Amino acid sequence: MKTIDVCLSPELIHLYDVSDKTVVVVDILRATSCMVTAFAHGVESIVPIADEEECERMKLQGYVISGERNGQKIPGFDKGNSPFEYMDEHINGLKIAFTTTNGTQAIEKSKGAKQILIGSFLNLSAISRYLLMSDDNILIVCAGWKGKINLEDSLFAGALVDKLRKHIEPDCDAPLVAQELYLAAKDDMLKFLSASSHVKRLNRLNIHKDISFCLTPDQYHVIPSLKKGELRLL
Ligand code: 3SL
Repeated sequence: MKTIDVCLSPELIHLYDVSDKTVVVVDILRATSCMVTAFAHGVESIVPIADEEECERMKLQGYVISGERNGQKIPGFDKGNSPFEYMDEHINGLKIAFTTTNGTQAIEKSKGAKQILIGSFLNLSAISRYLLMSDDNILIVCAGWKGKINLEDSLFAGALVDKLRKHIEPDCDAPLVAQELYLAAKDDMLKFLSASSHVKRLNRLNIHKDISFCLTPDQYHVIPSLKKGELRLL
C-alpha cells in the first residue's frame, strides 16, 4: 500500500527522503491559497522565490512581482498575498514571481522531491483525487510560521489524510495527529482557529475575509505543480 506522511514544519524536512515522493506543499494562510486562486483565474505561471531581492529582480525580466513579509505587501511590489488580488480578469495570462514569509520557503526546501504540488482547502478534492490515482508515496509539507508549527496547515494535512486514509497507509504518527486535529475542528474551522497565532496576526492587520475564504473547501479544481523552478497547471 502507498504511504502518506506529514512534515509539520519545513525545519523537519531533513528527516524525510523526498526523492521518490509526491510532496504537497501547503500554506493555507495564505500563500498556497493565493497560488491556487491565481491559477484558477488563468495565471500562466508562478515562479516561487524564497529571497525578496531575487524576486524583485524578476521585474526586469517582465514578471509581475508579488509578495509579503509578515503579512504585509512588500513596498514597491505589484501585488501582495491576498487571494482577492488574484481573481479579476487582468490575472489571465500573467507570469508572476512570488515571495512570501513561509510558503515559498517551504517550496524551496521541498526541491528534490519527485513531484511538488500546491495544496490548499480551495483545491482539496482535486488534490486528493490526483493522489489516489498516482503510484507515489506522499509527503505533505506544512509551511508553518518561521520554522514553527501552525494550526491551519496541520488542519489541511489532517483533512487530506482523512480523505485518503482508507486507501493509503500512514507512515508515522504525524498523519494520525493531523487527522485527529482535523476531525475535532472540521465542523467550525474558523472558530477552532480563532486562538491560532496567524489568525490573530492577520486580524491585527485587519485582514479578515481572506481567513474564511482560505478555509473554504473545493472552490477550484486546479493543481499547480512545480517543474524546472516554475509552477504551472498539472
Ligand atoms: O508566510 C506566508 O507564506 C504567507 O502566506 C503569510 S501571510 O498570510 O501573507 O501573512
